[in-house]
Amino acid sequence: MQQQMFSAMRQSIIDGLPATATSLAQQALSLGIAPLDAINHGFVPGMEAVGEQFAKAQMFLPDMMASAEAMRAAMVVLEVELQNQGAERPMAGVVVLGTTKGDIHEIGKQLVGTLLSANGFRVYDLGADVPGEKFAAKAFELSADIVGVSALLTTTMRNQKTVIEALEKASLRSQVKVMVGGAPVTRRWAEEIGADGYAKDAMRAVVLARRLMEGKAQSASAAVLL
Ligand code: B1M
Repeated sequence: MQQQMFSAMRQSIIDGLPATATSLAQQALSLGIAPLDAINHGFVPGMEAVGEQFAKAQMFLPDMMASAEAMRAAMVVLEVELQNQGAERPMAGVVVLGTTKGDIHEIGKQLVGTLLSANGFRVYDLGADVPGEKFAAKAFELSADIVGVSALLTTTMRNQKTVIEALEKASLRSQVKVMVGGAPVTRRWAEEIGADGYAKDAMRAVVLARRLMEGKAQSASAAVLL
């Protein structure tokens, strides 16, 4: 039964059917399927299939846009449930999140934001196509602990570095941890550009954010001891 649901979810994304995706997300919740399972085993595999078909020119931009709409429709339903699950948690840290300049991919970044919120982080999502200076200005305004930068294109992942440079220019780099992610991003790339951490997916982003907060607390107490 669960497998059939996952398979129908995957297909609703491939076919780009928002109403079907919404209905399947609602059904999944009423059947007691965990929202993250629906996302990771149902809807995300649909997006992966879309990406593969697009790369082989078996699918075109309008189809990919319809698939993205279907994914968003499912996420609207599932994100509410994810938020509810994390409602009562203590504040874990302040995160400024966004997708790099030149890049309009938002779905994965939004999932990262939702899971961070559900796990007690206060998340300010700047959206997509965000220049480095805007990350730095918001990080300053909110005294952010972490800046999270997503990139889905091999061309725009370079702009993750410009966010770090903007934080340096604003003299904020020592106070703010930077985490990066997105499909083309690797641990090696994160190291190369001087980010503090890389997460492959949204769950790992939560684990990483917690680790970065521990690191911040340790360096703060070290500073006090000195
Ligand atoms: Co585009 N696109 N797209 N696209 N798109 C990709 C990324 C692509 C791989 C497809 C392909 O060719 N196979 C390809 C990039 C190739 C490359 O650079 N090597 C591509 C291309 C080429 C393009 C255009 C250039 C197409 C064109 O115009 N000819 C164009 C670019 C526009 C631009 O940004 N300037 C374009 C446009 C679009 C749409 C607008 C149609 C739509 C985006 C809609 C939206 O987001 N509002 C779209 C989509 C949907 C995709 C695919 C199919 C799916 C992306 C997605 O949402 N995945 C994608 C193929 C693919 O990735 N398989 C593709 C689901 C999501 C849950 O996963 O985003 O990977 P993901 O996020 C994950 C992790 O990466 C990680 O956690 C998330 C959840 O687990 N993660 C982080 C993400 N951010 C993180 C941040 C963190 C930590 C973890 O810390 C801060």
